[in-house]
Amino acid sequence: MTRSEELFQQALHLIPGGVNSPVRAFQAVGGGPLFISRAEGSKIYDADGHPYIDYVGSWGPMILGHANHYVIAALQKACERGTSFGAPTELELEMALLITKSVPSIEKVRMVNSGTEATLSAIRLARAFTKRDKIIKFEGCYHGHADSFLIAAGSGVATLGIPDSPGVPKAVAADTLVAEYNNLESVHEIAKKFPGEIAALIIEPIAGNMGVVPPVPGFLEGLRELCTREGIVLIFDEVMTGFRVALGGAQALYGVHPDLTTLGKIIGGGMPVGAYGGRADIMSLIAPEGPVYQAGTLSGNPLAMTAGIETLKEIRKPGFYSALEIKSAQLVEGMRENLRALNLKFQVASVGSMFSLFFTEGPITNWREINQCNRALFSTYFRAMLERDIYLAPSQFEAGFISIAHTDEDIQKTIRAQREALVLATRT
Ligand code: KE4
Repeated sequence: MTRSEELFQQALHLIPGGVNSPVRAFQAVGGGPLFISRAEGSKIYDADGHPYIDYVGSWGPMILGHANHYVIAALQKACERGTSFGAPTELELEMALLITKSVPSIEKVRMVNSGTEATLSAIRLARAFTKRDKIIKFEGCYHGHADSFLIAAGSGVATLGIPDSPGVPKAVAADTLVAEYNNLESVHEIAKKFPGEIAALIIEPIAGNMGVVPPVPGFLEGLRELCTREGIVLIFDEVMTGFRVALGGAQALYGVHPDLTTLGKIIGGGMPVGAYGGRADIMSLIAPEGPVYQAGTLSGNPLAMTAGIETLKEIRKPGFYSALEIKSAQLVEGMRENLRALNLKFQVASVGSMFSLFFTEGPITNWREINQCNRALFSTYFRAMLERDIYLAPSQFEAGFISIAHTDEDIQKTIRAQREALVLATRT
């Protein structure tokens, strides 16, 4: 029995499903999860000390790779100054400056402790600003686990096949309207049905929680036009794409500016963090400036700010994204070459350093199509990759992430392993 198996057996008695977040449990791919003892650069090490090339990157934050020495050195110093004060610090101002400088649509920003806190706060704010109750989300998009979002959600909800989570009051669910990703007509229909009742439309501008699904040309622009015309607050949930696909996120890549943006993951450099921000006229409603209440004991925590600031400083250096793009293109091209060489019609989708291999030959533009993926094939492939020391997200409906710490050797090893894993998965 491996150390991970031993630990998992014990954890099952004390922690629901043995994990502190469902998608980590490997339930969709069988067997138990690896327990990780440490990580450095592109590698993670399981409880037996076995190394893996890591493409989960803690689900996105580790764009510099694990245990980046700038981040660790700064954190060590910050710890000696105390871990939390519950009072404003200069670090929070520095973080606010970095975010507003990098993402022009964000005029004011509030720090919170997770992506979920960011999105639920943004929705509350949009409802207060418009004095309306309904929101539009998209099938397959995941915005964290607040009640309003656990309807037709992606990520772990899709992975575990939980259509809509029990415990969400019917009245709350009734205010969440679901449209189809990349289908502008489906949004127009909802807007026509509920004129003057929709407070916000929240979307992952590049979906990452059904696997990577980019917006089709004109889709984001169409949403911007509709929201402006209908007085709906357009919220880009960039918890995953923020600082990942470009310094200014997906909104910079596609040139479409939302009214509010939610952030997380990378801005915390691996420490607990979230943020929401946008138009000053909307953000000024947030307490104590305005009446919309939102608070948090550890919001803007000095350790999370320190790790986030060091991470953002690194990625703001000239040439960072072009270097990351080169690595990403190498991996994605190698994966596509494998599919061609094996005459397989599966598809690799990618934007910047986010990628997914979809086990379907059909279109991959929305959840209904993605849901056609062959989950059994994915599981065999996942296991074969793990046996070759490549650690992928244990779900067909998650994105893979490349870091600046991934080396040519890592990428070549991954491409070789993938070819063997594809042969195994499709020949058995
Ligand atoms: P957190 O509350 O997990 O920090 O963020 C929620 C969230 C919000 N918006 C988007 C676009 C997100 O991707 C997430 C969280 N992503 C998942 C993985 N796809 C986190 C992993 C997990 O749930 O364990």
